[in-house]
Amino acid sequence: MEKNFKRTLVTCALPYANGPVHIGHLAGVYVPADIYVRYLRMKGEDVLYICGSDEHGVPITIKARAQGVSPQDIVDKYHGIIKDSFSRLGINFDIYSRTTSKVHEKNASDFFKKLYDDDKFITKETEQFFDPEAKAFLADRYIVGTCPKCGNPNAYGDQCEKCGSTLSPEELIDPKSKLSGAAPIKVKTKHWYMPLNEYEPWLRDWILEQHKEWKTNVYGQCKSWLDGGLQPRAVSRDLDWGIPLPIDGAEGKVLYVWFDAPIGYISNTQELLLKSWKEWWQSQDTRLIHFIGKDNIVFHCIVFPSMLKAHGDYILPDNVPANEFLNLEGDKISTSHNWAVWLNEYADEFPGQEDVLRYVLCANAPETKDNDFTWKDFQARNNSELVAIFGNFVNRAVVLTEKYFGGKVPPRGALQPIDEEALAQIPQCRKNLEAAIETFHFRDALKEAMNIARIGNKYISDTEPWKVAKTDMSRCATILNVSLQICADLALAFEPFTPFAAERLRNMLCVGVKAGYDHRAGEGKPTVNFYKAGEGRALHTLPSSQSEPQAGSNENAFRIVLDWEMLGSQDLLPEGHELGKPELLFSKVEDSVVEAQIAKLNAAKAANEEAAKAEAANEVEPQKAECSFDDFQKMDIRTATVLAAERVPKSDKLLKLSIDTGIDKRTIVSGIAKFYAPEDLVGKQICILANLKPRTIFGIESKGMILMAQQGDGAMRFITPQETLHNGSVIG
Ligand code: B3M
Ligand code: ZN
Repeated sequence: MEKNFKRTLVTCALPYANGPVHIGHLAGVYVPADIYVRYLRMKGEDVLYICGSDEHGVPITIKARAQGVSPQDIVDKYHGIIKDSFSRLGINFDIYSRTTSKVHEKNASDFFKKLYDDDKFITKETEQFFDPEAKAFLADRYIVGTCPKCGNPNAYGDQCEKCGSTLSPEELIDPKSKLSGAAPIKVKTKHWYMPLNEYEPWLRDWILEQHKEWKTNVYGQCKSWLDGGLQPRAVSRDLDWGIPLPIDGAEGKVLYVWFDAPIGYISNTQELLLKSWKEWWQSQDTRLIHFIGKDNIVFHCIVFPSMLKAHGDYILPDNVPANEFLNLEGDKISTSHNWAVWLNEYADEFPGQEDVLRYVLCANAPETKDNDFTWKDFQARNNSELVAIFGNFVNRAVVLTEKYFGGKVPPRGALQPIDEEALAQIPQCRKNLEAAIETFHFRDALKEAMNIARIGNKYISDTEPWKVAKTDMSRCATILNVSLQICADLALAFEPFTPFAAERLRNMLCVGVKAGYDHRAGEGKPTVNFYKAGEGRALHTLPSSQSEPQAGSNENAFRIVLDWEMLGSQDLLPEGHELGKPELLFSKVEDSVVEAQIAKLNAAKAANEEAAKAEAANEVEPQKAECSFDDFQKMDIRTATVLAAERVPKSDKLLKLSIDTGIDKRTIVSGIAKFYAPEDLVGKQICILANLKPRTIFGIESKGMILMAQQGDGAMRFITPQETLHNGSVIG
């Protein structure tokens, strides 16, 4: 069902403001969205690009409590860091606002109120855990106790992080409130629910019938949710951080974070465009696209559309291109384990190489399945693709033009077949690139852009203008003219993917580019941006009614303005056009740089293992089942002394001990070689279970057992009486 839209509204998942953004977020959501937006803008389409911080939710309150600060302090800090790191990576939303804004509070409240007034909710009274000392209801995360599956004493009410089981607070053994340590009790509470079950038939038709074009991972997840049957979902919570329910009889209740957050897309649009926001959200001429990660699919494809449908005034998403997850060096990215490459740190440590990360994350994006980021791959893609192909080609073309033609585009004579072949391939690359981006296949699109560089690089290697220059200057001129046209193609083709390099390239070619509408200026002023040559990223903006820069308005900067439509046209740069200064487009990433990054990750891993060990050492096994006094009496436990000890050949665990039990001298084989060297034991008094049925271990008859105390992390120590006693003294 192809429809004609007048404008495209692109939203990116609102990152939680409880930590910086990492490469997983970037690869999954923001790099693809940014490519898409830049591309559509170059094509002249009107695009609005919306994002912001998601500042509510329980994890933010937990982090605040752990640090002894307020939730507002936490979100203020991370909102600033996240906003800054996006712009450092060239991701320039029209607005990056936040869900603690006044506009959003009002908008989300109004949204709820309308659904409430229109009777779109149902209410239910349920029993929820309550802390009788702190006098507060407890979110699942606020209840800790022992995991029934693995015995971890610090499992949360929703999940055990040790064994990964999903839990409910009811399943925890000995549950305690994180607020006061008190045992939670159950108290009745009332909540408002979206009856998603009522939307199921409509959702089935809208998604499964009308949006068969959605990516298979997205469509598949929706189908399995729908096939599993939808249940009513609570949209309120008993919490003191969030947007208060705007109705009577709901004191102490706030909107559930997943109810308010997606409404944030609308609020942020309102904040930017006070009057014209409705065109973007309430007109069938607008195409709405949500870029998200796979864990957000159900909220954007099922819950939020049901809310929009219930409200009635809004359009629905036309597509929800969700990516899968990115792993890091073979392991799942984890914020709590610091197993991540943080954007703010990358921007600090790789100034001038922002594009390399954008390039690698797109080339390796987890579009259809989870994928892995490694620093070695980062280095290889930079050195053997960006530097060796794209950068090398441009450098040769521009430097040779400077050398032989004083930096001016030389005249083009008659084209030979080799020239024609090279130039003829580019329109096909452009076509493939466009088709790929428009269907959200960004990896394939990037490959096509890179193919243009490959074509150029091969062309200049095959034609060898540096050799031709010795004998035939006019042929050399033609070769360099053709090469420079391909350079200009690259300045266009790479703008969506590597905007900083595209800018450097434009500066070298001394051209501007028509980069399309931009709404950052806010209300009433959609502007067309022309990125000028030679002046950094300064924008020359024009009211959209004025489609071309005025001649003479800005002399050289606009002598040539590239436009997407010129890509592949062969005549991007006229003869005699003066180029700017050659500079390197990309620089090599040295081994030492990636080694330092790997060492940084390994240090994080070592610190985690250390912390996990310390935690494990603290763990205590739950008490065993009851035994009777008679059971205990059956065990003959006594003091004894080690007379001799030696390793059991071929075993790294076992020691063979000769023991004086006071009754006799005997042999006991014990699995303590990891904890004691034989010489540590000789002469020591220990405790043994004397009447354990003899067993043959590694061919040695063992009569009895050495009593050992074992810690949670596996460490073992033998038990010694406080003062030396006669061997054979009975313990009981
Ligand atoms: N805050 C992002 C996440 O799950 C979540 C997205 C909200 S989009 C409305 O990491
Ligand atoms: Zn567990």
